[in-house]
Amino acid sequence: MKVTLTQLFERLAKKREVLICSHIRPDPDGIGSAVAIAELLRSKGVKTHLRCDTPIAHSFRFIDSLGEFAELDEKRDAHLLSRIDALLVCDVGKTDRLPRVWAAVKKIEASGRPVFKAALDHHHDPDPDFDALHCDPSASSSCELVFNLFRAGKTAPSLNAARALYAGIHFDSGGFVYERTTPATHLAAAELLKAGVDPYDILRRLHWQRTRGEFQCAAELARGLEFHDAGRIALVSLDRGVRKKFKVKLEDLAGMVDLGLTVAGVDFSLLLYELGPREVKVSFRSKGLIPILPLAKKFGGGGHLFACGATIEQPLAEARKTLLRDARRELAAAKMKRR
Ligand SMILES: [Mn+2]
Repeated sequence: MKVTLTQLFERLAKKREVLICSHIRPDPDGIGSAVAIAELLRSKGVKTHLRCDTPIAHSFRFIDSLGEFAELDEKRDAHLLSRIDALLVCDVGKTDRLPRVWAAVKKIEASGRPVFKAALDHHHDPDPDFDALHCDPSASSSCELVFNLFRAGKTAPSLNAARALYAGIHFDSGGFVYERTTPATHLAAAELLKAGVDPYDILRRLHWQRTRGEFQCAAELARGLEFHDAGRIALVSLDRGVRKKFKVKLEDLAGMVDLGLTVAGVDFSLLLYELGPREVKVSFRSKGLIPILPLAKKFGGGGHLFACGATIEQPLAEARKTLLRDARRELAAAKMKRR
């Protein structure tokens, strides 16, 4: 059921113990919104637990400064799972983006104990599986939505929560420039600076602490960049060997797809990561002139208009071929529309 942001929060504030999570390989917006809303719920006397399907990338761990987030471990967390009466998923509205957490909650429900399931998100096309869903695709970030909750409740975020919110807004708005950045986004940032956030410190932590292995991986990626369709499509695929060679984890490659966008004339940048023999994760980015979401949707993916993802169940070479063919079609169709 769709609810307003305030309704979502009020319903959660009545719960006893809430499990809060984000999507797999959580990004700063997912981590930040979860950390900050957890603080807000605790201020109402609600007990909170933060868990995720996969570990947090090392560059993003600082956002969870209290070290609350852990990878869900169904055995170790059995006691916790036996107590929760609600689940809140942040920065995600598709249940297949939190397979383990979702399965754990479904198991509780199958045992006859209901769990109130809520989602706070800003991606397109959320699933209808939630008891309360607030999804606003016009919002810069989930963190901006959580900031609005603090403001509506006249609650000042702690410095920890303020940093988490700022990091999420900064990351998801591409440093306050992407298409959903509004005056309200900047005003939220201004309030967070007033609360003591040091923006340069956030930049250093978010973007300037790559390992040398990650940098080598980025260099390999740059070497492998191919240009198609008169230079309008930049594409690169990373097989499993490359990540192994440089000891880089998948969650630590966030943002590398942007490399292709830095080249003049490129409209779409596509990055394919081989996860398994028949499993390829694709990151889709557009320069903001032609939406790339329809392309991701063709592969069962989703996200935002100009930044999205999908998983293709094909061998890497085959996935690359299919993707390139459909990307060309998408660009041709966009060109037709513009005439
Ligand atoms: Mn987000």
